[in-house]
Amino acid sequence: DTVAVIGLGYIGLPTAAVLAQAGKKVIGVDVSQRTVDAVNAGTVPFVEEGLETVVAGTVAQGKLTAQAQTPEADAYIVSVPTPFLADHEADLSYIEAAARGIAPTLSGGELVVLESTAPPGTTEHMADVILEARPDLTRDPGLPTSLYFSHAPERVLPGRIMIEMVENDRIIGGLTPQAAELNRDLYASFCRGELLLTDSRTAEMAKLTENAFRDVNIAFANELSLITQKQGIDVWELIELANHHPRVNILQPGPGVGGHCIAVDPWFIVSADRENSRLIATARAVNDSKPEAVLAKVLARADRLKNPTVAALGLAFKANIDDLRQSPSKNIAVALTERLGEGTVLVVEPNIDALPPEFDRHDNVELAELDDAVERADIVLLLVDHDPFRALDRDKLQEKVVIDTKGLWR
Ligand code: SAJ
Repeated sequence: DTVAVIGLGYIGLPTAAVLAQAGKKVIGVDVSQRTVDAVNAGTVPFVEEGLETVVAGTVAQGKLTAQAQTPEADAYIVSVPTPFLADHEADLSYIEAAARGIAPTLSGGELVVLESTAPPGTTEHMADVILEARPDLTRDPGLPTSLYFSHAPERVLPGRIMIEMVENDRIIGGLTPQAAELNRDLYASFCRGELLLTDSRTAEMAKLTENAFRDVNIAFANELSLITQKQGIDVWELIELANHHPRVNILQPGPGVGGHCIAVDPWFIVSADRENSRLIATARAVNDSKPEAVLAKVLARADRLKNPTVAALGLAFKANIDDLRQSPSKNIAVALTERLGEGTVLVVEPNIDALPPEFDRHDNVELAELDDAVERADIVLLLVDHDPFRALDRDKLQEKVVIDTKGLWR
């Protein structure tokens, strides 16, 4: 049983690792030679708790290898990015490229699973791309020339991927019922959760729905944080109290919503049916407005100081990871360096070694250690609830202007 996993990112690599751990022969495929080399050396090019142990182990056993070319395999798992374009339409070019890479290796009987999150109809589109290149094969089941297409959206939470990959229930949407069954049999090798079979369109929409649900609920919390600011009410106390109601469960406000999922996926619903997605679109707008609100607050305080030094704590899109993709905290820190005028920004991000390129144009910013930054700062701006920030000795904040966007030091 050979499985090719196309795309060795935050989802593809853990998926390849757990499949190899379950005894499959897994070939990971990635366009980045750096990633291919890292995996073949048994290492992981990003931070994810527990992943490196499994990668190192399965590579050492010869169960997991990586390469740039798509190999022949019995099953293919496509796990490549689906960013959105300027108009919030999904960019399917990575999925299409993966499909074109798979097409020439097929001989009939293979399963092709799309894991990437994508708008309704994308699994069908992936099948079309492959079958256009291979008119000798068919999506109709039961023939020697049959291909089986399915969507198995991932639902793992960064930071807990190795646990959730195995434990979470999984939606499996086949283009045909036979495809869903083949997909189920493959995923049953590593997934202890329930495997829920449906059609591919419903599976695609289910994944988007889960993330839109979370986005809408975070937007509610963020909207409350803006309302309470004007009322002189502590939003975290408010939410804690309201959540004692047996049927109320409000999420937490913060500096905005980031990452490559919750800040992206709802747009795929909106772009599929703009007219009927009013609440989902508004939630996106509320969450996207939060960084500017935080920035305005910091700049208002900085205005009253001469050459202010601001310690910006955290760049990642959430706690205890090194992922800066679509991070509101990073965007706030970059905008701050641009708009602070004579001041200095001390960025503290324990999970990285160098500032990302967005800061390159500025000379009023440096990557600093936590204690040093807090000591030198006039304003301490907490942007991410990383553990080391939680553990900070509060006495060190006594003389400072503190802007705590996560309610960490309440
Ligand atoms: N956030 C808040 N307040 C909250 C919770 C989160 O402001 O109460 C912010 C976070 O700081 C972060 C963003 O929202 O910026 C997203 O973080 P997250 O932890 O909610 O979710 P992700 O993006 O790490 O992972 C989500 C998960 N989806 C759901 O919980 C419905 C995960 O299960 C999915 O697999 C993942 O998206 C994905 O890949 O789609």
